Amino acid sequence: MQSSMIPDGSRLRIAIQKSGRLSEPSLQLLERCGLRFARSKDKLFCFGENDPVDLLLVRDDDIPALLVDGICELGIAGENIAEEQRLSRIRRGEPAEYQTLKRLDFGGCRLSLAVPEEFDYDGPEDLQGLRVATTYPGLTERYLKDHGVSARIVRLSGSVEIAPSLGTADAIADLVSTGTTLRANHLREVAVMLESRAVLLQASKQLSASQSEVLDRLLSRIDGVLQVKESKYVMLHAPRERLDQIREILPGAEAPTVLPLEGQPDKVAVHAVCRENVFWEHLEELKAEGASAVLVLPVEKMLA
Ligand code: PRT
Ligand code: ZN
Repeated sequence: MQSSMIPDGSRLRIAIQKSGRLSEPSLQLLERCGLRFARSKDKLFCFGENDPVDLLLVRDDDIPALLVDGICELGIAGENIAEEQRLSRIRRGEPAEYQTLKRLDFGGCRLSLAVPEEFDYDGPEDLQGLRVATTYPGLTERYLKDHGVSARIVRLSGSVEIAPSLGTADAIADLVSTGTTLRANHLREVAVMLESRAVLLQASKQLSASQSEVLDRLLSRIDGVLQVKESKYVMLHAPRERLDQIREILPGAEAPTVLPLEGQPDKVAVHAVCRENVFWEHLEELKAEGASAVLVLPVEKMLA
């Protein structure tokens, strides 16, 4: 083990996926928080150069264990992984000491039940006594149990979607995003068992005072990054007497700044941070209320 991987009580270690769907967005999020890493793609460890936050690049499935075993304080993984492993750990009587700190805005997918197109499916009870193939036995079993169904779970480690055509299962439970894979395999999505996103996970063990400080700072930057993505800075000129109507239209604006306009007593300048998407429709409504010189600018950083 490299010396830099030994916990030293002042730095935070975050486990992220090494290569896969969550790798780029996880790294991007942390970089947008101002973290910089000395990294080489093939290495397991990235040293935080300007903040005491280091990265471990691993398989997403290994992230819960790294948290439970105290190797990392934080991790970014899909809720599908976090929840499945929580269930299987509890089932085996092993500790599952990690929790979700924050839901993130990437890695969205759903864990769904799917059946062959010709399967006449009316509800989960139609799976009674049948075989359901999945790499998520814990979540699948829980869903079936919650619906009073007893089916046989066929545990697979991959290529779940071909199980029905191979004749090894009657239905599947698998991750879906666009649905293309299901369609290509003549399967039909019939129920969503879990809506999943990437989450920031934290190990339950106590942080040192300096680690807590680093974490608080990181969390407030993550909030800033997540908010900034939708936020826009809107500037416009408005007739003073239409101010209330204009405030109403600005999406997600808290208290806009209202400034006098030199030589135009019946007009004001309005500056507002809109925390929701600003669409063309909003601009047209603003114009209809007499707004002019409307500018919509991206927000680069925000600290609440
Ligand atoms: O090597 P490692 O174990 O780290 O990678 P992996 O192969 O297990 O994971 P990876 O990179 O495929 O996915 C990482 C995480 O991304 C998952 O745990 C989910 O949280 C999330 N995610 C989001 C997805 C999908 N969308 C997704 N569509 N994970 C997998 N899929 C697969 C799905 O299993 C199916 O085979 O994509 C196929 C379906 O896609 P559509 O678009 O055809 O519906
Ligand atoms: Zn994986």
